Amino acid sequence: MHRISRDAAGKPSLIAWEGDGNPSPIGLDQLSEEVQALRVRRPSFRESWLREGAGARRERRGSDRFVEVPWDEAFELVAGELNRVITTHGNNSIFGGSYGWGSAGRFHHAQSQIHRFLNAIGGYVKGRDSYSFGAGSVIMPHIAAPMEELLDQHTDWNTLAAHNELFVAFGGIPLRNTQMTAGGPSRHRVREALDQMRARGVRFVNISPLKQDIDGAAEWLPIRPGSDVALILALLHVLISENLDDRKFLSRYCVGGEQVKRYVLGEKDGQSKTPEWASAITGVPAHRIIELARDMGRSLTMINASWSLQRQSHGEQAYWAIVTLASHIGQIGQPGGGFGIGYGTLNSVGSSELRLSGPRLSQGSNPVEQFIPVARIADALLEPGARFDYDGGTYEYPDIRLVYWAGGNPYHHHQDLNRFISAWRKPETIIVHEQFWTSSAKAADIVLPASTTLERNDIGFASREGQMVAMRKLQEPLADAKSDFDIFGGITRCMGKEGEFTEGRTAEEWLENIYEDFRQRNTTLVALPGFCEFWEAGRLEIQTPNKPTIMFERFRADPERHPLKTPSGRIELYSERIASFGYDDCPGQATWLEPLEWLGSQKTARFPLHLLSQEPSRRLHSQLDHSPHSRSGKVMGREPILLNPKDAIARGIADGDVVRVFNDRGACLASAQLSGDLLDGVAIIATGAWFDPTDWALTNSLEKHGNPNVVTIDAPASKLSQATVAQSCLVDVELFVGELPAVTAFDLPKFAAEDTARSKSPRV
Ligand SMILES: Nc1nc2c(c(=O)[nH]1)N[C@H]1C(S)=C(S)[C@@H](COP(=O)(O)OP(=O)(O)OC[C@H]3O[C@@H](n4cnc5c(=O)[nH]c(N)nc54)[C@H](O)[C@@H]3O)O[C@H]1N2
Ligand SMILES: Nc1nc2c(c(=O)[nH]1)N[C@H]1C(S)=C(S)[C@@H](COP(=O)(O)OP(=O)(O)OC[C@H]3O[C@@H](n4cnc5c(=O)[nH]c(N)nc54)[C@H](O)[C@@H]3O)O[C@H]1N2
Ligand SMILES: [Mo]
Repeated sequence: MHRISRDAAGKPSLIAWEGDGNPSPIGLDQLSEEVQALRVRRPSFRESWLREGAGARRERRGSDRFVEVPWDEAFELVAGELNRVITTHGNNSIFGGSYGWGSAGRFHHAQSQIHRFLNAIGGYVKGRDSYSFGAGSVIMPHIAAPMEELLDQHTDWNTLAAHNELFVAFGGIPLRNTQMTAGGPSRHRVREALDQMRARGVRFVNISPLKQDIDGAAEWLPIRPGSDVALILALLHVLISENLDDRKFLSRYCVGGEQVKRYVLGEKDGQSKTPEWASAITGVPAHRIIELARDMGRSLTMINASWSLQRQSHGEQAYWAIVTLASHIGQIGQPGGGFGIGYGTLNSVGSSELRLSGPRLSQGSNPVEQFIPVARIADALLEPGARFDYDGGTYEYPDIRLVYWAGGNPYHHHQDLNRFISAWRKPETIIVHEQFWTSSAKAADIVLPASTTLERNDIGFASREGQMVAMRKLQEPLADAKSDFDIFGGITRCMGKEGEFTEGRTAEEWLENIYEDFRQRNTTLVALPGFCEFWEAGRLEIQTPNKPTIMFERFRADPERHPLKTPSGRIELYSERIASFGYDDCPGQATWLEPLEWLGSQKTARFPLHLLSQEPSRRLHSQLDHSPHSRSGKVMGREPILLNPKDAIARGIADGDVVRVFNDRGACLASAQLSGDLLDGVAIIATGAWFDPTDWALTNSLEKHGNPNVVTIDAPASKLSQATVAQSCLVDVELFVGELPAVTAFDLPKFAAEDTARSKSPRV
């Protein structure tokens, strides 16, 4: 969280808030020239769309010129196009899933604004689940509890420091990721929490291809990506065969223990899941698997999995296996043990601050029932009418004619971007609200300029962060930028729906309204002052009752009175319901299923390196990639690719060389960075380098900046969740020879002179 400071001449700059002992530098250079230079300044229309009509020359998306148009005309054009599409094709031809993070601030939260707007005009096709934990959010309610409920009740760090002895972290606890919380973190607590645990003698084991996934002292067990389920099955094999499993816990709190045992011992498929079996799959030596299992069976053990473990082919199985393992150890519901599925993903996970549902703008209700699993956007656009499985049901993809996005960047977040370019050509019209000329903005038909958090008043709040902040506007919006609220207000006015959208309130009146609503909803939990007093104070501490949080504490104390919401009320190590779906890619219990791509697959003959694309340390996804802080992490302007020296030397690659990263789906350039702290055979490119194809007109051109999503697979984790599998990806890397193409990701698009465009335009 930042604060505004002014120099003697009154010039503002952003500094970290003093109350934070470990502040994040991301975001402090939002006022820099580099950032401001890429602002969208005026409503901008793709020239061919404006001159020739909706749907014209869609292959020019990304390279066409833009024409800037005054707001009154822009509102009319957008309203007219929405009316056309709704009248001709119905509201279920509008995709408003509009996935993404957007800025901090509860009122100007772009996702709430766009969904409220689309509901006000009759509804839209939504996207379900998330890229973050799509597989987890579909499987966890079947076996334990909904993902959000679990994340909210992670045993807090203080309790862990007091009780935990052994912390086994699959995917580590990377501090770089705990810079964030959706809504905005306040005090960055995780570094201190880990220090405190170490001071109390807690042992950390980092099971990950990357040593730095735990900063500071930890044992490192390098593992092949995507193979964790095999390792966990072998740990279970040791626990079961050495009688270290807690049978009482299994019979009182779980269903399916017998099925697990039969599978682990090889009675179901003839393959005993021994440490030797797992060692061949995972690369972890058998003796270390045996030692770890014994340590886990004899210590107060917390088992944690990062979200990356399920952002994979068959990602559901990893989470099911984690819960199965923790159930066999039998410490779920106790203060020092159990499982976590998110320590080290966000600052808020493991917080002991109060859980409160924050101020929010109602989104209204959506009369359109059709949805898509969020990561299936390209399938939906490419194959309207095709049927898909999802969580036990069968559904049909809608026929999308118009895509509306605010607060997300699909050319950042989606997989197999070359395929996505083809999908993006299907809709007749694409409307984007953006602050910056990102790749998604450049590839839209209509780009409406959004103001930034520094240009509007808002309320900063995130559950379990212990604070509420009056985010006071620093300056007027740049050029013609407007808040998403004012943009939607203008469009609804032209459509005769303004009342439905604004309910007659201004943005400032809404702030007070959502604050007072929040205050009243939570009076029993916390005493808060009236809105004016809050706004005057600038920052409220939301007092913590200092009560430890222990996941599943009540369930453990009395499972009959406090059953889980699963069909049996218990932890389901075997799920009759999932088994009844009959999915070959998601059977009824945690099962080792080979990922589509991994180091054990035959495809390694052509593409021998496993590429991981983790969260970036210097930005939030693609946000502020153009900032000096993010750019200083690049090498010669390109995103680094981390390689083990063995893999680099074998390919004649030295530190700092520009390399071509490729597979059958595409290729990108990146700068080699060598590190022995990465398992050989694995490569890493952080996500978020702005997509920068050599030629937008092609669907296989070289990406110049280091965006890993040109090579990732766009396939579902399984029929159960249809979630993204960004982490299951094989590539090869070679030294780039030839003339290096310049990075153009941070160039503005081309603009047509306004008069020429308009004089020829039949529409204006
Ligand atoms: N290969 C690979 N791909 C991944 C992942 C991975 O691990 N590997 N991770 C996935 C995950 S977990 C996620 S969550 C996604 C993230 O994907 P996104 O959430 O789409 O990424 P962001 O870069 O945060 O995009 C937010 C956009 O909103 C804009 N914005 C910010 N504030 C406002 C506002 O107030 N109004 C408007 N109109 N716009 C605003 C920003 O400028 C930015 O372009 O990426 C996914 N993609
Ligand atoms: N600074 C910063 N922080 C962020 C974000 C950001 O953009 N920037 N994004 C936020 C968001 S939206 C999300 S969803 C979370 C994501 O949180 P996560 O999904 O947990 O984060 P990742 O960085 O993708 O993965 C963590 C680590 O898992 C390891 N790993 C990858 N695959 C495997 C595997 O198969 N097995 C094992 N054992 N380890 C593996 C990688 O080495 C990686 O460093 O992060 C949040 N935090
Ligand atoms: Mo995410």
